[in-house]
Amino acid sequence: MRSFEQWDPTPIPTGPREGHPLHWGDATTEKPRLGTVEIWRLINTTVDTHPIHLHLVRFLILDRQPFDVERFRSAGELVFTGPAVPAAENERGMKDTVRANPGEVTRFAVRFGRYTGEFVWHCHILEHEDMEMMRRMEVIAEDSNRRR
Ligand SMILES: [Cu+2]
Repeated sequence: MRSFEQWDPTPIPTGPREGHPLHWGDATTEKPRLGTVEIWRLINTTVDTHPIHLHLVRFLILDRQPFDVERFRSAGELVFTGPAVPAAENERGMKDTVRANPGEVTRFAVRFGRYTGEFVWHCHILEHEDMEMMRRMEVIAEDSNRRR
């Protein structure tokens, strides 16, 4: 059973991947440059909340915004259905895990400092990470020409 079929880890600015789920064995798609800040968004089309954990880094949770899940699934279009809600007070400060609620786009700002190389990011629910809700990211050197 795959409860995360529409799991779509997609950082800005690459846009939605039209509902195509990526698994552990797929090529690494997240290749942030060392020393840069990226805003990532987690587009949760599942019916579950997923606590998403990134290794190596800490980040600031920005906001969550509801969207039309069916439209995203059928047409790959991200259409919001309500306003963005800022992170709650108990979520402010540096985090290494963020709650991605169903039917919401969760945004966070993350700085990729200190180390290059491959690291993992995944759902912290054991059954989910065992079912491949886990991806690699590769932090690449500042002077590297390899970008996506
Ligand atoms: Cu999960």
